[in-house]
Amino acid sequence: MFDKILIANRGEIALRVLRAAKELGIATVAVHSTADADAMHVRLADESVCIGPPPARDSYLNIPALLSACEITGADAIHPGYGFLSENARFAEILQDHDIAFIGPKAEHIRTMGDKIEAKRTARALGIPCVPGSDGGITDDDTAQRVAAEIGFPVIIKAAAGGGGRGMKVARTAADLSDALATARQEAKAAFGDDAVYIEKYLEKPRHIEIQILGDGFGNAIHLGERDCSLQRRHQKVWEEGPSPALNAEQRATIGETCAAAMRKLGYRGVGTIEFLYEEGQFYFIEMNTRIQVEHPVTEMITGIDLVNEQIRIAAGSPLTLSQADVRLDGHAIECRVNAEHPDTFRPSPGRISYFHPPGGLGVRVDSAAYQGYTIPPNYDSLVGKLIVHGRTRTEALMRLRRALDEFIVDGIDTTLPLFRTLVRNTDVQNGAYDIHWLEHFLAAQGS
Ligand code: MV4
Repeated sequence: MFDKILIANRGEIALRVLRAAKELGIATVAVHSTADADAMHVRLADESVCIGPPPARDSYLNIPALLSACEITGADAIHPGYGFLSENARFAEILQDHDIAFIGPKAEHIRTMGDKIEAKRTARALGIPCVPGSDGGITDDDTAQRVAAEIGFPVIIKAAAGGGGRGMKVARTAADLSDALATARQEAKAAFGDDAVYIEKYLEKPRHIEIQILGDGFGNAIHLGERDCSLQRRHQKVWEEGPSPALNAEQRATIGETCAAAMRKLGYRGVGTIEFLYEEGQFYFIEMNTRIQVEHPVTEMITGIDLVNEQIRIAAGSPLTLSQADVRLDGHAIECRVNAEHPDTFRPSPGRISYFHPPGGLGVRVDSAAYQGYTIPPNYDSLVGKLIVHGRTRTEALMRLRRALDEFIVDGIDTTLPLFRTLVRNTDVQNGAYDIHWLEHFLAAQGS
């Protein structure tokens, strides 16, 4: 097992990793930018190292500074959290060259899944159902037209280096396709320095459902059910829940086992999320995330499995101790991402939290690095904290969420808490009757 883990992240996920490390008896090193000297992860870690100025590229993304921090403190492993360097295959390789463990997947799997064309090719070869579309990259109009004619309009053009919704163009007719292709390639080149794009059938009203998997790199892998993350705004998840209101037990077991079998074949190591669009009873692979995700507590609440503890033990070379039969999905969990943003305009609202009172009680979890008197710096994401509730049924979880939201007080800054108080009382949300476009339509109808 590791002696000391350096946490290459900040905010609530840095605390989340600290907690898992402490419970394993492992010492912790926090790193921070000058903007984060007063941050909670710095206070709670055994040691801390300042690694640079506020811009992330000079601090949390600064690989030489992180290596120096390991050298100074004697850390033998790095947990990257999410974002920042978490899906940087080169970083994983550099750590390996320095005999520092990367708490994450094999570099080759990070690289494969980072290229969305390669990811899809790999998924298909592993027996995961994919959205119909081009087998590889598309560069010319004739090929684009041939593929589109085969799969039928509308189609969507996506950047190979994209993901998370960046660099997508929909073409509704053959007449739109040439422009869409040219624009998509230009935008991909400008945004990612890579103009590789691919084509898929455009699904009009899917849900976003993702399967949590766990593998040990020795050919053992299990699934931990799904999360429904359809409630998004501008490709930012707002509300995540599990199980999905749209699936029955048989559908869940089938797609879960397909994913677990694929990860066994791949020899995947660590936690991973296989993202699907789900429409009319069918699953269509879109991407795979090779990191711990923001919404992982939803899965922890319904399985009782500590995913970060599993990540650490697996990175240390331990084989999986859980079998599929050990994974019991119990009850229902909902997560709300509470952001420091105006609840109507979503304008970021950094600043000092003058009063902070998180909710509590049975089945309520708050993952947050905020505290009363803390000043949210303007340099990073606007997550103040995640409120996660668990209930024996979805109805119980919804009532508990309503109660917990009413207890939650964050003064001094704008937060999205009022939006959640509205959503939890909405009939469509209560019925689970939403797709990936529901929230944007709802917000437009509200006039924001
Ligand atoms: C799609 C799609 C419809 N059809 N692919 C957006 C994020 C990226 N991960 C994939 N995305 C989409 N891919 C096909 N073939 C619609 C979206 C999409 C979306 C997906 C998940 C959650 C919210 C979304 C909002 C708009 C578009």
